Amino acid sequence: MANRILYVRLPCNPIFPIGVVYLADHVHKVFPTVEQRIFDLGTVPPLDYASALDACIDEFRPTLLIFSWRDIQIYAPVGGRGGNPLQHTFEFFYARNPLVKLRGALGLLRVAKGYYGELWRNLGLIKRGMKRAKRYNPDVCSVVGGGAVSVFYEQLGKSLPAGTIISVGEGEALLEKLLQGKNFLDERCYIVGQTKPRDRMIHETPTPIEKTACNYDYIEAIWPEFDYYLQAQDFYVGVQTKRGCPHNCCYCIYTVIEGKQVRVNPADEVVAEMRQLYDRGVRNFWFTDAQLIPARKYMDDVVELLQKILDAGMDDIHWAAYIRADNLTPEMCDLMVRTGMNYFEIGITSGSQELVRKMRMGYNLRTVLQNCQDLKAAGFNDLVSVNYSFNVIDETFDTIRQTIAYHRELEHIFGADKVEPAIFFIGLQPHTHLEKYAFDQNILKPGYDPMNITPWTVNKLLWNPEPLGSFFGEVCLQAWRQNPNDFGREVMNILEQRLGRADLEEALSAPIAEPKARELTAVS
Ligand code: B12
Ligand code: SF4
Repeated sequence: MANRILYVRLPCNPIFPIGVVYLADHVHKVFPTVEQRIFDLGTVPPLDYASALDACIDEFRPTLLIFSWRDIQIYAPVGGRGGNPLQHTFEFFYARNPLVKLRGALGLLRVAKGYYGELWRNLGLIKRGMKRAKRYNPDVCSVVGGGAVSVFYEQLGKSLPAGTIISVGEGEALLEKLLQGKNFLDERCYIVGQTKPRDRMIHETPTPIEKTACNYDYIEAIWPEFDYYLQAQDFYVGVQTKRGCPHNCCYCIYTVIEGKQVRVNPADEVVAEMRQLYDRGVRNFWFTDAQLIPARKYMDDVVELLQKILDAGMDDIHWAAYIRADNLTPEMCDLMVRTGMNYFEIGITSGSQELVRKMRMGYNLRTVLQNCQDLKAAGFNDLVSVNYSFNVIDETFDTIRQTIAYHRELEHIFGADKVEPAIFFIGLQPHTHLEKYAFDQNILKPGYDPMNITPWTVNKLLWNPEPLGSFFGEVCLQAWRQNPNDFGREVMNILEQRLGRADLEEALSAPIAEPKARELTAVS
């Protein structure tokens, strides 16, 4: 049995490495004698990655290497690591001015360099770590997992050394079986060069585990750099309160990675975990659930959790989360405000009920508005980020006008300065309904490489199809020209100037199914 486990969190923006923390905690609870160490490259300057990894391996001499890889995709509406990838892409594809087009091309080159550079660097670090660890233990075994691996597990197998175990989704059960010397291949994983990922493996139900409060005394003891995340006062430390999302939104892979079965962690355990962080000075928490309140039946669990946070005396904290805002009651809103919620993201995607239904998102925009009013009435006076992804399916000028009407209503409720429109274009991900739709519409061919970011692939993966693609391209370019620091609001203003605004009532009512809607519904 492996008895010295090194967790290497691959380089990442400083986001608390909650994944490896939970894995190490779980392994410790099941195998208290196993020696473990957490090494987080997120806290190391880039020039030192290789030498710091070498030094850690030389000192710890692991028999099992766990590599955790958080993110690969870089498309975001904000400045990314190689500048603003969305802006460069749009300049390249949609700018009329040749100089702007050229600037876009150069920007894209920089983005591609950054993207492939990070990819190869991380693959190189994994190989380097394995080679180094073999000096001390020739039988050392390596497992690679984490958010990025869950999305791109099929592609990554082509670049990792034979014998590497590639894992999808949560890793607790796999590690448990591996350490017990049991057959682990029934978990969502495969071994490079030996087994192939099963067809639709990511859709298999994760093995449920009972989650108890993470033991931070232990984590502190095996993670010398833990303090790094405690020093910044405004840092949000991750706490997971449940796993799984029962919904079916057409572009989303969370519901597949975590599974549709929602598994709620006992409120007492979540509070006990937060309390340990609180006692170490943490005041900002991010509930890392795919959705904090995934459906009506989980409302009571959230009320219980928030009440217990208050009962525990943690009355000076702040917290943030992804919240669908369709399952709130005035009582819950009151608790949310009293427990310190100071930021939330609602991914409504569109302000048109008709499109929300076509994208299979399963909520009622009227209810969302009502719940937002309740939140405001309860005293919520902080920032809401509203994620809009234009042009996903069947967008028209009418549905854009409806989205504007809806957005203005949210501004009316919370105050225009409090509602931040985050304008995304969906980055098409494998194993989603939207991918299947793209196959059916001959936009993509099965076997395409979702990790390829050559312009002709990006053009399809960064979902902005014609006939409205060029229109949105032009609007976004105008927004970056006019007001790059307030891009989202500028896009909304330009759209309203050009197209006008629908009646709110029109946005909130959806006519009954049309043929196009059925095309996507038939995809599952
Ligand atoms: C919450 C969240 C956020 C929050 C994080 C808040 C915080 N302070 O923690 C916010 C909103 C800030 C955020 C931002 C981003 N996110 Co995010 N986020 C998530 C989400 C929903 C949950 C992540 C999480 O913490 N889960 C809870 C922990 C416990 O799980 P975990 O870390 O995944 O670890 C488990 C497993 O992965 C596994 N595991 C982990 N490592 C290993 C290693 C081995 C060997 C094994 C066996 C298992 C294993 O076991 C762990 C325990 O069960 C996921 C989607 C999802 N449902 O997973 C996306 C996700 C991680 N994000 C993603 C991305 C891309 C981003 C952004 C880069 C988006 C952007 N373009 O701006 C940004 C920026 C992040 C950065 N590095 O700068 C992607 C990453 C994959 C990819 N596409 O490249 C994901 C997977 C979403 C997606 N489908 O695309 N995110
Ligand atoms: S509700 Fe959110 S997490 Fe769940 S499937 Fe939809 S987009 Fe994904």
